[in-house]
Amino acid sequence: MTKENDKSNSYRPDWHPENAGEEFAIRIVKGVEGGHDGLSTKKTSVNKTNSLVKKRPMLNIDDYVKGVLENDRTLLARTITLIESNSEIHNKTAQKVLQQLLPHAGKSLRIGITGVPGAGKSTMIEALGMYLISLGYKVAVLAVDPSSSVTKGSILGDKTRMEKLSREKDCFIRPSPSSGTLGGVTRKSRETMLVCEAAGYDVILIETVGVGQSEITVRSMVDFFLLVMIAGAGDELQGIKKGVIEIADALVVNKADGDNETKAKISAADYSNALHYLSPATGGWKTEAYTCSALTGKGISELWDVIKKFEKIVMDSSVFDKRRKDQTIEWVFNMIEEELKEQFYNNENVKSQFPALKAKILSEKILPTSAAKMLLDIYKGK
Ligand SMILES: Nc1nc2c(ncn2[C@@H]2O[C@H](COP(=O)(O)OP(=O)(O)O)[C@@H](O)[C@H]2O)c(=O)[nH]1
Ligand SMILES: [Mg+2]
Repeated sequence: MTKENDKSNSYRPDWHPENAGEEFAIRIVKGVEGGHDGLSTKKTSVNKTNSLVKKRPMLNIDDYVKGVLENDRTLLARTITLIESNSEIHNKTAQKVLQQLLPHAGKSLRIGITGVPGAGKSTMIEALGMYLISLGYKVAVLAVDPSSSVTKGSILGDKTRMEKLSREKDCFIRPSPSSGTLGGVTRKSRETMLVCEAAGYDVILIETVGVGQSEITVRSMVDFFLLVMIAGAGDELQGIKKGVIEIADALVVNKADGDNETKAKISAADYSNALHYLSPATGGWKTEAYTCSALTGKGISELWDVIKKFEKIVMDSSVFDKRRKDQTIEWVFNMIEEELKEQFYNNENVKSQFPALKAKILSEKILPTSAAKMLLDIYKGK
């Protein structure tokens, strides 16, 4: 262990190889204490003496693959950490592991859940997850939340909101990767989902904050997309744009309990009316608005019935199959775009010449269009 490595202790995953540089550690999601990541409730972060590092041997590809296929939760968590790593060497290992796991993936029902912070997504996942486990399903919960390093709120929310669920042996919860990660959100989230499928989880619930780009990313990963709303707040207040409603397969007005129940029902009816004017997100399916209370559980089993009905309809038609195939192709292009972007912005020549060009653009000495072309030429080595 060098001094340099010690500096990044708090961000260093517990399985890092000896002699790994600092760049390896700081781009990894920081461990969440208390069993939130599907591990036991014992502390998982690395302590100052690095004693955990010594205890944990390096794993080879077969260890990861076998561990995931046997649904060994510790190894599942470590495989996901491997995937989330941005280090070149771990990427290579991760790809090899994935290659062996992919044939075992694809059999789950993938459900995306979006809505503004505070709408009750995590509480709903707790309620729905517990219900699904009672029906005999195995449930994995993932989060795609590129804004988490700014707000922190949703991760903390997940931790307390999903307390019962996180104790269930048939549930695996993985919080969102660090947004310090340069790009790669799409790739990592999808790969994490596939690994969970290979581990035998039947239903994957993916929580994302309904602001920005993340809901588009999640829509492109899931079979069913649920928008969680609350009554009383105007659409603008909820940050709900028409576009989000258009990509949802169901709207659910949450917190339909106590004094709020009537208001929620009226709100759901209003949304259902408005939905008549929009074309549905999924061919052959009618998007509607429902109510539920994630807190009392009322409406949760009905919500699941809606999802099962959807599943049957899209499976019987070619829609399910076609969407998954389209998503695979989209995934490939997303990966290419992310890789190209990363290469461009990390290009040494681009990085060194960008400040001067930027100054010229701002002082109007050069046109933005010319600057873009020049930067691309610099990147291409022209
Ligand atoms: N009354 C009521 N409160 C709820 C309900 N669902 C969630 N909440 C509360 O709303 C707050 C935000 O919930 P959370 O699940 O963290 O929202 P998220 O940010 O969308 O994940 C918490 O205080 C919850 O207890 C519900 O159905 N009824
Ligand atoms: Mg949440």
